[in-house]
Parts: sequence; C-alpha cells; structure tokens
Amino acid sequence: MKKVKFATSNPHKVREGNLVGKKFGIDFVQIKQSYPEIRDEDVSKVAEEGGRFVFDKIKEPIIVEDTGLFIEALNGFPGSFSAFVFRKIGNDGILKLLGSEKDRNAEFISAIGYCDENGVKIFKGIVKGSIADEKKGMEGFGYDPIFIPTGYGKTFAEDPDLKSRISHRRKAFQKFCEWLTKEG
Ligand code: ITT
Repeated sequence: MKKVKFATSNPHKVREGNLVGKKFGIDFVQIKQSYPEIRDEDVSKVAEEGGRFVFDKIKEPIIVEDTGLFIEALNGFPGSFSAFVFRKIGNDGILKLLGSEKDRNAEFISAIGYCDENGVKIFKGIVKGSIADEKKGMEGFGYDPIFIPTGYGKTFAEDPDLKSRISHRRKAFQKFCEWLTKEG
C-alpha cells in the first residue's frame, strides 16, 4: 500500500477517499495539520494554496481537499464558503433561504490539491443535483441530508452507497489515484 498524507480535520473525507484509494493500493492517512483557507470563490484556488502551505510546513507530499456546495438560485452560494455557512446556519438555514423557490439546482464541487517538490496539481470532481424540500437520511455528513443527485430520488444521507459511486469526492479521488498510479 502506498501511503499519502491527507491534511484535513474531517475523518469522513478520509474514509470516502479510501473507498477509492483501496482499488489503487493507495492508503490516505489523515494528518491534522491545519491551513488557512484563502477567500476565493474557486475551490481549486483554496485547495492549491492549502496544499502549498501544508507542503511548505511538513516538506512531504500531501493532499488537501476543498468542497463547495453551489446553489443556482442563490448565485452559487455558499460555494467555497460552505464550511463557514454550515457552521453558522446549517441545513435548516439553507432550506429557509431557499423557501419555496422552484429552481433547486445545485452542485457539489470537490478540488484536491496535491503538492510535492514539483509544485501543486489540482484534481476536480463535480456532481449535479438539487436541494431537497426537507432534510432526509442519517448517513454521511454536512449537506448530505439536503442534496439529491440528478436522476435519483434520494439524498446522499439516505444512500451512502450511491454517494460512494457518484459523488464529487469519488470523481476527484478517482482522477488523483489514476494520475498517481501512472505518474506519481
Ligand atoms: P477540512 O478540514 O478538510 O477543510 P471541512 O469539513 O471544513 O474539512 P470543507 O471546507 O471542504 O471541509 O467543507 C465545506 C463544507 O461542506 C463543510 O461544512 C462540510 O461539512 C461540507 N461538505 C464537504 N464535503 C461534503 C460532502 O461530501 N457532503 C456534504 N457536505 C459536505
């Protein structure tokens, strides 16, 4: 097993990453080194700066991952500020903001920033869906109880197996693992 350090405070992310990693013989190991999340609307930029920061600190190859939930009717809010917004108003706050809005389209975007002595590389994954009318499901974390992926009738929190097959994170980790296997 090839080990890759993953700087994150969120163990769910590590578990989801490892569902992909194990198919490639890659084991993501959580380290709790924090990094400043820059104020940029693009999750790729946040992951890029975060990866660089942690690499400069520990001088070992590292990944960080930044995720945003982008809601169309709210002009992409909360986007790269999703962690802050989740802490402040949570899923109930998002449902209240949307009210009876008909356009409930949304997407999750995940950006992995891998940094080593050659610099940073970004790997992105997107899943499109919509915001549910109410919270449903007990699995997963964060915005999972209110996110229904397009083409399915359940939230990610109701169907974690579905999440592991089609999520933003699954796609980003798939790209990263393929790249690392070939070039890393
Ligand atoms: P880091 O230490 O890795 O930054 P975090 O949980 O703060 O962990 P993010 O900043 O990437 O991670 O997350 C932004 C917010 O979006 C945060 O509130 C998460 O709970 C939520 N989130 C991230 N990934 C998610 C997913 O797959 N499903 C639902 N919510 C998610």
